[in-house]
Amino acid sequence: MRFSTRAIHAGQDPDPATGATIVPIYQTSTYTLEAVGVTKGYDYSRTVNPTRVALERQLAALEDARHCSAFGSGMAATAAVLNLLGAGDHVVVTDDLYGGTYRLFSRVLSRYGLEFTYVDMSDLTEIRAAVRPNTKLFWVETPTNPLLKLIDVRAVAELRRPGQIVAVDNTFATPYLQSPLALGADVVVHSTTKYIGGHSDAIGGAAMTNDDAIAETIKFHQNAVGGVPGPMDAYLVMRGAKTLALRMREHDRNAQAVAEFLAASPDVERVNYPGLETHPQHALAKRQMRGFGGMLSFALRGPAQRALDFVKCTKLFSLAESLGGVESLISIPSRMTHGSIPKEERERRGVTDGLVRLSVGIEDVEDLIEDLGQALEQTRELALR
Ligand code: P1T
Repeated sequence: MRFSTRAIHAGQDPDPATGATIVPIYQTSTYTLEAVGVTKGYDYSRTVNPTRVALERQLAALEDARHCSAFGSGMAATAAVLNLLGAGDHVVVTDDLYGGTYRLFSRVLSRYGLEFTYVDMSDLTEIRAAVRPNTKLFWVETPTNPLLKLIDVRAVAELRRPGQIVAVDNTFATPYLQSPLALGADVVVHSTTKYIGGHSDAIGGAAMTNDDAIAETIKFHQNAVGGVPGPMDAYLVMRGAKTLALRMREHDRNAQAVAEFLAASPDVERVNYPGLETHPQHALAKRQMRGFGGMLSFALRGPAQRALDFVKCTKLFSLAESLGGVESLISIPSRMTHGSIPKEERERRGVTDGLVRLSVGIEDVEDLIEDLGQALEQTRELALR
């Protein structure tokens, strides 16, 4: 089955109890047993719930994976993957990544004896130089948040030695545009809060793999720690995921047009979007992705204050954290999503106070461009001062 068909049919069998065509929201914490040890396959909803199982089958199919565990957030899914490691293990991590992932690694997991080295993973020599005898995991986010750098997943998988794991956070690209497992990764992680859910109405996460042993450990962690989504959120993500292909085609088209508009503007210093020929890794993006996605970031000409004013001037782009919904969002990563990275560290990586990030929605792109145009105009005076 092809992608759109899988998105609509995988895991979506009619309900065995009633024949309901759409998977019901099994809003129950527990299940009545026929006798001690005799169940219909369900005993307690932290362990297993039919709505969540349907979602997991659907999401596994989207990544062409044999296994999927769904979580209550992208961070819970990330934590579950890191649970594959133990004290004394070392992780090579992309230095441009979601601030919350950095916070989990640097302020939570490092207290448990895990070691992290942050490098620019768009440069393979930096990755090779960071590897230690105790390196167990390569943590890849591509395109990265918020600078939209690309990491060559196939190349990272090729330098992995036996016993090492390559995990890819595929949240920005989505399985519609990028298939990390096919490129050689061992595990894929998603914040399903974003494009997969697609409507900014649910928080969720997922981890997919074809490796039986990895899948078993993640499943164990899902039940033992309990970071599971409730049935209502599982349902919302599942409903959203059915239209992922349609939405991604529009996100991709709109973001390309917005990126070209910004790149042509004298008000804009630099645009980070893999779909632009000027992107330093445009060739890799074309090879590794089937489109360039709906996320971009850019630096305005003028002082950083111009960016702070700019995000107040847009009318269609809401000033908000998060991404991947049908509606357009705008943010200042350094002050919002990446605020937990120390300022010096952030600026060294290029996440300056003047950087603006867009999650380009699927509204009419002419309206989006007009909105950005009027915000550029309103803030132009400040740039000239
Ligand atoms: O918010 P949550 O569902 O827990 O997902 C965390 C997460 C994981 N990975 C990536 C690449 C992400 O971008 C995120 C969350 N990001 C935002 C909230 C944001 O605005 O960038």
